[in-house]
Amino acid sequence: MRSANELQVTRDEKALILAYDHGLEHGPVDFADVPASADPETVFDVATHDAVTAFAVQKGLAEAYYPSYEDDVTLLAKLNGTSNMWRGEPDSAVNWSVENAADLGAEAIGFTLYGGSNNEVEMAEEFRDAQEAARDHDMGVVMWSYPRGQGLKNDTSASTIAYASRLGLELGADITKIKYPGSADAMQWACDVAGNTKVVMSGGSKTSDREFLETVETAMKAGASGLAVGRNIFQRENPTELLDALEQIIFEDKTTDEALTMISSVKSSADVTSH
Ligand code: FBP
Repeated sequence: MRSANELQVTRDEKALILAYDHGLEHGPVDFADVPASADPETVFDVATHDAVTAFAVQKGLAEAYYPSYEDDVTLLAKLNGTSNMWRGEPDSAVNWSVENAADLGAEAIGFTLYGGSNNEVEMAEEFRDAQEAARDHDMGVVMWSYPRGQGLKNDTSASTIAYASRLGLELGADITKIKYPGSADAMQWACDVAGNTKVVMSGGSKTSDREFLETVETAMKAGASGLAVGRNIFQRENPTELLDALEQIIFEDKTTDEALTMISSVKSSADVTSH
């Protein structure tokens, strides 16, 4: 396995991946609350924040927009993905080849595996091909490890999420993205069984600043190496502010209270300056 220092998508061995594949995975409904977020340029601009170690998008957005951002954004090529209109057993089309992603300048690939789906075997074989091609191109490998489908009763139980985390190690990911299993102990179990693989927490649907930051803080203390987040950033009117706070928690080991105090003091000094 590549050492964490060699991974271009980490900083100080930690990762804050901004995910923006929701136009494919969920559809434009995810942009309804903040209509500007439907414009990829808006979110590419957010991805230039110092805290963001990689920006995960599908091929279409990378082709159309990444050339204008290549100096300021680290590209993570999300190779597979499926629309929310698909009604079959969980599966994910491979929309992008590793070679093409490498040509576009991607530093890492991202790949979803739905363990427990009737399509798990084919998805694991597709992951193998992508993982080996990524190694040939010296690219990092991030697995979105999301157990779901007929084999699963509860896709966020402690044992399921620990299994999801372990699958990343077993199949050769550098970073495995898992859903938060609901408690510090369950998160710690998932991190403990991941070996050298880094575990990052998936953001999930939008919550309050405090609730979200506290969950991230708990995950970090339980052994996570960071976060891969979408809606909790781009569904906010001021995504930069939350990224400032996340930077404190993920890279500076600060608490939620410290991070929130920092944001509010920056805000009030900006208010004073503008008066
Ligand atoms: P969020 O933080 O918005 O959940 O984004 C992370 C992500 O993994 C995206 O990459 C993906 O589009 C979405 O979640 C998938 O969510 P779900 O599996 O719940 O449909």
